[in-house]
Amino acid sequence: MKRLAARQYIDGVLAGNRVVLARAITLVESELERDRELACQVLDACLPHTGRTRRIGVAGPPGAGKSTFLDRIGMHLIEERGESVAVLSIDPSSPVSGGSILGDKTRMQRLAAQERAFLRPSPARGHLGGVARRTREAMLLVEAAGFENVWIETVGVGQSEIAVRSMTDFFLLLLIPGAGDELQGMKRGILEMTDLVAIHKADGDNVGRAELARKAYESGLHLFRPPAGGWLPRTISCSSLTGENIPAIWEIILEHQRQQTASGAGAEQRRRQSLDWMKAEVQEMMEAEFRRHPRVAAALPGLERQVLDGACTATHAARRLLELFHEPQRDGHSRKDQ
Ligand SMILES: Nc1nc2c(ncn2[C@@H]2O[C@H](COP(=O)(O)OP(=O)(O)OP(=O)(O)O)[C@@H](O)[C@H]2O)c(=O)[nH]1
Ligand SMILES: [Mg+2]
Repeated sequence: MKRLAARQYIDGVLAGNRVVLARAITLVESELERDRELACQVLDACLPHTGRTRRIGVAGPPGAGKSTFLDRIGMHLIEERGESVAVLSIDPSSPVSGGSILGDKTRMQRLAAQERAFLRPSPARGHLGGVARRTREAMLLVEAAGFENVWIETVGVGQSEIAVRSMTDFFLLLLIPGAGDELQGMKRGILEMTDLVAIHKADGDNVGRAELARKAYESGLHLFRPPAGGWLPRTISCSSLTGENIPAIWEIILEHQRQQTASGAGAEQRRRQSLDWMKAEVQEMMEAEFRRHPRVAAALPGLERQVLDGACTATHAARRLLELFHEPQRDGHSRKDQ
């Protein structure tokens, strides 16, 4: 796609122009080196206009109803509270043409049609680290465009919840009532970082089972999740079909925000998140630089094979690669040319 000038991206985003915002997100998602420089320019100019947006993460297993829930609560925010809403998603497992994007289009139909909503599916290429970086940057752009709330949705595959937690103020876990011991199958690490467990689809025949599941989480949650910044994690049951407890969930999020603002824990969390992001960026960039190095790239497949065959230890192979990386280059090319 044809690029705009930096100034056009910046002015468009700051004016809240959604077409330019979408193009700016495409720019930060690009892997091309020259796009990267332009993207950094745009992000730097946008940064002073970020930080005032509520950042909310939503995770849950496939089919828990996350998209349907976001449509419902997003419409509540727009229609009843006069707010604006952006929804970004992280789904490192889905290819570009994957079902979840098509699914999202139909599940968030009402929200998608709103003037004060902005929906963006996951950047599908690459590993989680890259996807997370692009989502963070997309989040900053959405904030600079003036959205009051940004929701980051992720499908429950493990690592991606940690990425979402690391960029949001509030973390909501959507679950559906299942058979047997509710806490059994749940990863402890995810519960530890959850601010609210919502048992979803509490409608029709499910109401009773949802309440049982909620009670199980209520009594178990304090074992997993020590209060962070004075916040005691909550549980609730809800339905996006009937709208039951959707406004109540929003009230809990607002209460959390008030409490975290008053105690200073909210600002502290954001500061820590920025620092963690920088560290992740350094790692990411170092690794990319390392893999781009011509002699490292040339030796890597052979060494990987040797490690697989047991002909060489992993430590030895890693040291060898580092030696190659540090050896002065004699081929006259700079690393960037490769
Ligand atoms: N009964 C009931 N069904 C619901 C509710 N919310 C969503 N569903 C249904 O659950 C199914 C999955 O909904 P989605 O919103 O696509 O779920 P998701 O968690 O976003 O799914 P992935 O993005 O694929 O992980 C759909 O068939 C919805 O109609 C609800 O509150 N009650
Ligand atoms: Mg979904």
